Amino acid sequence: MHIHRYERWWLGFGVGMLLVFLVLLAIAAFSSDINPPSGLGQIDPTKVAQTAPFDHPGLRKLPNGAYEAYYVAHVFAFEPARLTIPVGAKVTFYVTSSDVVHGFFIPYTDVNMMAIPGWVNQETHTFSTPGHYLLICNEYCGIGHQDMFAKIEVR
Ligand SMILES: [Cu+2]
Repeated sequence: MHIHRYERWWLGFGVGMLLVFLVLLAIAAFSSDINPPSGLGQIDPTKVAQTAPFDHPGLRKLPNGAYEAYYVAHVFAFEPARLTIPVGAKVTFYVTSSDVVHGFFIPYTDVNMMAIPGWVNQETHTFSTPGHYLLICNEYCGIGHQDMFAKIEVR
């Protein structure tokens, strides 16, 4: 097969640029210690069910009146599946995954994060409007992804 000289140059330029960008990406990732968005560090994804506080997922009230909600995402559900939160509560959600990457999204709030195996992610939201909120997975995680949700009631 004959490839014209200019096409070879163009192909070489394209492949070369791809390699340059991959090398730059690797250098940036390793030298800057770039990790998934989380300030909370790591957890053994094979021992989520035995690691506190994810061994008892749910809502906890803090002495200052704020709340913490611990969630575990796994195919194809969230634990806890239902949560009741008082109106006006400031809730910090902590989420991790025990298997694959999942999404953690509560529509009409600013809670939208990834649940990554081995990492703990967090987001805080104040629920000032009572009602029923849906917590959905917005990262495709497998064949049952569309059924992956939990319910939050604010009252
Ligand atoms: Cu999913």
